[in-house]
Amino acid sequence: MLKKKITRRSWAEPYKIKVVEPLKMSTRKEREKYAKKAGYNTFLLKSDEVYIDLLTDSGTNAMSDRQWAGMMLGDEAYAGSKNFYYLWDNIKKYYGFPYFVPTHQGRAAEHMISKILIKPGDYIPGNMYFTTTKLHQEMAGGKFVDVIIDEAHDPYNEHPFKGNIDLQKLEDLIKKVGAKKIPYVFMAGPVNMAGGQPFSMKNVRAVRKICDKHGIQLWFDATRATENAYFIKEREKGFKSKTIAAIFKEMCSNFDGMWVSAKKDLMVNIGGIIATKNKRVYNEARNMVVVYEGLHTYGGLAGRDMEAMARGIEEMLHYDSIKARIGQVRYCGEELAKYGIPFVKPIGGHAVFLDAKKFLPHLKQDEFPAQTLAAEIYIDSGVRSMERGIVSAGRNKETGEHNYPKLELVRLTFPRRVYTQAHIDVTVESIASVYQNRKKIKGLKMTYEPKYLRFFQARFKKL
Ligand code: PLI
Repeated sequence: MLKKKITRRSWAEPYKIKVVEPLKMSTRKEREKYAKKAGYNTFLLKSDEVYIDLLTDSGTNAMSDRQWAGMMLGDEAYAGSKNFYYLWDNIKKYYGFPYFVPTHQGRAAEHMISKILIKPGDYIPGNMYFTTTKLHQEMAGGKFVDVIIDEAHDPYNEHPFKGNIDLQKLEDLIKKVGAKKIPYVFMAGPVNMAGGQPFSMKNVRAVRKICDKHGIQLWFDATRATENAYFIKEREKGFKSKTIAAIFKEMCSNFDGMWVSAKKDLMVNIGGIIATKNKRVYNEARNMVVVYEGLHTYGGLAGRDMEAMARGIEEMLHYDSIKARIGQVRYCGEELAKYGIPFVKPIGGHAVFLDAKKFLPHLKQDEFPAQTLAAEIYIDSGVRSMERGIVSAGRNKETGEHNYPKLELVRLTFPRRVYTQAHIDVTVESIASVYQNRKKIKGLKMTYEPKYLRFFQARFKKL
């Protein structure tokens, strides 16, 4: 007889640790000093002032032994590196796009695609904004229009595909401004700023149809597309028995092209991708990349980086790998829920997004509740998170006023293959402790505001 009844069978990450990077601990007093020095902006902390770093999953992943071994095979020829051709082959094989231009990271790809496709006065509909994507669209003279379903702006709506485009909103925009003023529609999957929420295959097929009807291109921000494929397998009728790789390729087949920040799905530290079926766009990007990034066979990357990317593509589509990644994020959310801590539902693919409006209801939005909460969590335990609210949303280009997003969130983002369940427990307990003392927390005042992407470098002081 067992002393205790078996009530669960646990899952574990499909890897073991071979190399470790020691973490530095600090005291609360030291962190108060570090936070003040950093202007209460977690982006301005030094990384050795941080204990558990949940700022981002971008470029912070642990590469596998196979990826590290591949780094030694870097072919650093200026032109025609063999690593480039291996990467290109994998982009054709797994994403399904015939043409490829490498870039050093995602925003470089966004910059070039925006420059190539957008004319001043154009409108670009998409499923919610992303900071760098929107900025590049605006800098090219375009205006981003949010056509995501309304459910995405409600943190507690449990819609399984909150990343879906509202087809009526899209049709209405086309009718209002005319198809000629819309160079492309874009979909990110999952949607970062909505809480890591996916779109469904049914939705992307429907968007494709509308685009075809009006002769508009459809582009994909495929930065975390493996997670989108996982959610489709889990939640959408007809996909349960399909492999992640098959769903992934089918998803991509709906698009004219994509840009990717390889620093996420591909489990590397640097890299970006433009890939497309459109030969004209390819030729322009292939030419433009030599101006901004480097020759079209390296695009700002070392050969070894491209080798790690190529190998990362092969690893990212394993079911067990993506299941464990999403499983960690889910574990964090489920543990937070036990303390009654408010966060965006359903739990997203790459992060748990705390609802700072509900966490700190006594703060007005222009006292920066999410910025405040991220700073308080850091001071409590050294866990670094990121503001995703009014600071990230920036100002209205025409009026100069703050944009006031409905979602005022703090993102706890999980780098791939980096932290253990114990790190998550420490994080959850710290947030619970901040929650317990939340009524005493005061807001912030912005003291320095940079012109572009202000959340990265803005400074604050305590009210
Ligand atoms: O950080 P980049 O330049 O490699 O990629 C820009 C970028 C594009 N699209 C999406 C959906 C992103 O999430 C993204 C970058 N995200 C960051 C840095 C993040 O922390 O979420």
